[in-house]
Amino acid sequence: MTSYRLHYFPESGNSYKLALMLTFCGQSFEPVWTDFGGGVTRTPEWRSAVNPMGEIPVLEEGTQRLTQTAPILLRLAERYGRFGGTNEEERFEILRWLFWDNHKLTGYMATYRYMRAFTPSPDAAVLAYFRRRLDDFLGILDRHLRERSFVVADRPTIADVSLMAYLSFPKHEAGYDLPVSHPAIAAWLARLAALPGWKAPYDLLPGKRLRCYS
Ligand SMILES: N[C@@H](CCC(=O)N[C@@H](CS)C(=O)NCC(=O)O)C(=O)O
Repeated sequence: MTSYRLHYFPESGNSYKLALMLTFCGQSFEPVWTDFGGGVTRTPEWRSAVNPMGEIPVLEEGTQRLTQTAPILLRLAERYGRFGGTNEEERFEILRWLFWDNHKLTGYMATYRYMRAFTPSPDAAVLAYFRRRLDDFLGILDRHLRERSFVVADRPTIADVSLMAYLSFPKHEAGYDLPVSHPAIAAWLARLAALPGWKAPYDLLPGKRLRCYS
């Protein structure tokens, strides 16, 4: 049986992606709380000991240290035979949405939410720019979900796990009231939250929290 250690901080949606996938797959992990707010991931010591890319999450799997949620999700899906694609078309679609999520939805939402909720005086113009981009991305996802129950197939895949992560935190953090602004996304999140084993981010990722200003 593989032993997992997850380097995380509670507000990290990227960490939530891995914690949730491991939980859905019936795997436990040792949580390794990381002082992201205190800047530890920017230190040369942490980078040389844990992740030269300077990012959370890091998943330790036995003696290996894995980073980047998309390939890790693909590996877990393959290993546990859950949430993967069953044919070439589905596998292609999963990759397509994982890339879009990393580049667009998660990339912008993580930065926007962090600045908006967890920094004391964010630049209003920067926030407005990010918000415009996110309105577009959320609109794209909402339109996609009007016609289907899950992102790629008639069942959830790791594309759903990746895309849902940053949309699953309390609404005062990012400031989107999704049932009002994006009802198809809200309905999809409710379907995912009803899956056996699902847990909310702060239930899966405990520990000292960042100060929230929003
Ligand atoms: N593409 C990466 C993104 C990881 C990421 O950006 N993590 C954030 C915390 S949730 C981080 O460590 N950011 C530090 C930085 O951007 O310098 C993944 O999927 O793991």
